[in-house]
Amino acid sequence: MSLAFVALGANLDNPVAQVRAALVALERLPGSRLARASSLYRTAPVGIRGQPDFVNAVAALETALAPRALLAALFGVEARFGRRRDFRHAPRTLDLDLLLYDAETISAPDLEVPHPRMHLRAFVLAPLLEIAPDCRIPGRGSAAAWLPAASMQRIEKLSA
Ligand code: PH2
Ligand code: MG
Ligand code: MG
Repeated sequence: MSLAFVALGANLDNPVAQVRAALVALERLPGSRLARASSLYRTAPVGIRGQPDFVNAVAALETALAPRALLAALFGVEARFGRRRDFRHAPRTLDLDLLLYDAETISAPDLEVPHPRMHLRAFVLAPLLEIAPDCRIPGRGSAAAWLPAASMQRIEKLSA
């Protein structure tokens, strides 16, 4: 079994409900077990303007799926949640990003692991560190060391 971390994000159609339901969908992925899930966070949009706040979370999955099989399964869940890809960074009912897969580094047109921007994003780092405080990002070092640089990004933990 491998350990994968997945980022969840939504900013349309009751994002809290979308992220909660997505965690259930991750639990049901073939050959996988939801090992940990972070709290939900309300976060300001990063890199895009004029969009609603996001709800973000991070999940840890123990999985027998290889990285690309896992990626395909994540796309399948996004599609079931009504994700449309109108334009890059369009508002979304659900975005599932593969952040980390064991300590692997994958650089291919269809898949980059670690996620190339994860270390710059408070909406990824804070929930990730909540469930994996000692997490290391291959090529970037300790995840915790990156959080201060992202401290200007507004992020608020939602009560359960
Ligand atoms: N996802 C993006 C771009 N910007 N900002 C926040 N707060 N949360 C996200 O999930 C997010 C974003 C691209 O997928
Ligand atoms: Mg994303
Ligand atoms: Mg994505």
